[in-house]
Parts: sequence; structure tokens; C-alpha cells
Amino acid sequence: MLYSVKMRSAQGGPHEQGGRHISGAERILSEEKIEQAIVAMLHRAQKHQRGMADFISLKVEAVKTADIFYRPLLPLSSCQADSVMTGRKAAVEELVKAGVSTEAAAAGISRIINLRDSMRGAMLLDADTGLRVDSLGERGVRVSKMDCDNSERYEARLLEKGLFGDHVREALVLASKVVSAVGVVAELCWSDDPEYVTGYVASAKYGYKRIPVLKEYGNPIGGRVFFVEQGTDVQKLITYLQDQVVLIRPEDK
Ligand code: WAQ
Ligand code: MG
Repeated sequence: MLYSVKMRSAQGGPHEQGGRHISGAERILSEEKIEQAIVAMLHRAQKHQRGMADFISLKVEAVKTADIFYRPLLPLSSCQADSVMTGRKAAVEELVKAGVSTEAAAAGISRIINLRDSMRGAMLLDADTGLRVDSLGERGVRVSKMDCDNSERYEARLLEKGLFGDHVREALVLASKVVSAVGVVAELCWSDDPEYVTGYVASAKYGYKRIPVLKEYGNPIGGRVFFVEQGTDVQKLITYLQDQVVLIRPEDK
């Protein structure tokens, strides 16, 4: 039996009462790994770069094997960029390559830059017009119920590329789920952790493109934008992103 384990933490009360989002995490694990994961999540929430949480929610739910979707791990590669400006330029180029309009790509970047504070979830934007298509306001769409299929194998794959740590580990799984959704053209992301400036653009066509710098060091604003094809059933998409259990599998070499 597998379990979905989720954590979200906030400062100034629960998210739904206006608390400021501090951190979150989602895993799918077998029973014997739950305890360790919960302790790790708790520690993360308690001492986070973004500040001290005074609300921490941990949720454990059984997952029915029949409900699991398996999706491929996106191939990973990196862009060149040595400044915020060149990084954002690279992001626009990658988004346009993936099928997002220049206007929408620019809108995605400025939407993240102009956030008053980081959101818990992502904004869904129309890939042509750049207009927001979800109505979830400052909460956004929180992608959940995903993990890699085999942690040891996954981490070994990342290590082969010289990559390790929670940020990339979680982001690559999340992006692999997001771009597997019907209607998603591409994703843009950078972290809200002040010390983590690397971000990415992901698409089913071109995979996960790391961009070394997308914001200034010390900046606590980050975010995610999912660019959505026109005519997409947005409610169905949100349900897939939030509720569909997805395990990500590296493709055999
Ligand atoms: N679903 C939707 N949006 C989310 C989720 C989620 N599960 N988790 C985070 N976000 C949004 C939310 O607005 C956060 O403020 C923002 O994304 C950034 O989240 O080296 O660490 O967890 O290749 O801070 C990317 C680069 C790291 C990794 C991204 O994001 C690499 C990162 P963070
Ligand atoms: Mg963060």
C-alpha cells in the first residue's frame, strides 16, 4: 500500500486564514517510509529560509494502486545565463520554443516578479494571451499527489548529472507531472527561497531546461506559471494537477 504524504506551513496562521506561505512538500511513499518523511517535512517547515512557521499541516492518505498513473521523467538539460537579465531572456526563448507566445511568456515573468508575496500554488495562464485562466487568486493551483517511482534510482540519475538536493529533486518530479497534463504547453518556475536563484522552463517537447539564475540572490519572491492551451478544460486540468496520483519513471536508457 502506498500513501500520499503532504505538508504545508505558514506564518501568521493557516493559509486559509491569510497566513503567509512558508513551505510545502508532497511525497508518495510506502508505509515504512512515512515516519521518516514526516519528521523531515516537519524539520523543513520549522527552520526554513523564508521564516518561522506557526502553522504546519501534515496529511497522510492511502492511495489505491488502481488509481496510479505512471508518467515519464523529463529529460534534463541546462541553459547558459550569468545574470537575471540573460536568465529571463533564456526563459522567454525556451517558452516561445515550446509554443507559448512572446507576450504570454513576458506576462508570466512579470506576474511572478509582481507578486506581493509568494503563493502556495501556481498561476494558470493562457499560452497565447497571457491572461490568467484559473480563479484561485493568491492560493493558486497546488500540484500534489506525485513522486518518483523509485527514489534510489531517481537520485542516482540526478547524481550522474552532478545534481542533488531537495530543490531539483522535487522540481523535476513536479514538472514531469505538470507537463504530462492535457492542455499544458509549458511551465515557468523559480524558487521563493531567498538563497536559491536557479529556475527552469519545462515542456513535454523539450524537457526540463534549468536556468542558472532567474532572480537576485536574497529575493524571497518566486513562483510558478503553467501555460495552458486555448480550449483546455481548466477544471479538469486543475483536478488532474491536484488530485491525480502520478508516479514519475525514468525512461530506460
Ligand atoms: N504546486 C504548485 N505550485 C507550487 C508547488 C506545488 N506543489 N510548490 C511550490 N509552488 C510554487 C509556489 O508559488 C512557490 O512559491 C513557488 O512555486 C516556488 O516553490 O535546481 O524550489 O518550492 O533545477 O521554492 C527550481 C530549480 C526550484 C531546481 C524551485 O520552488 C533546479 C523551487 P519552491
Ligand atoms: Mg520554496
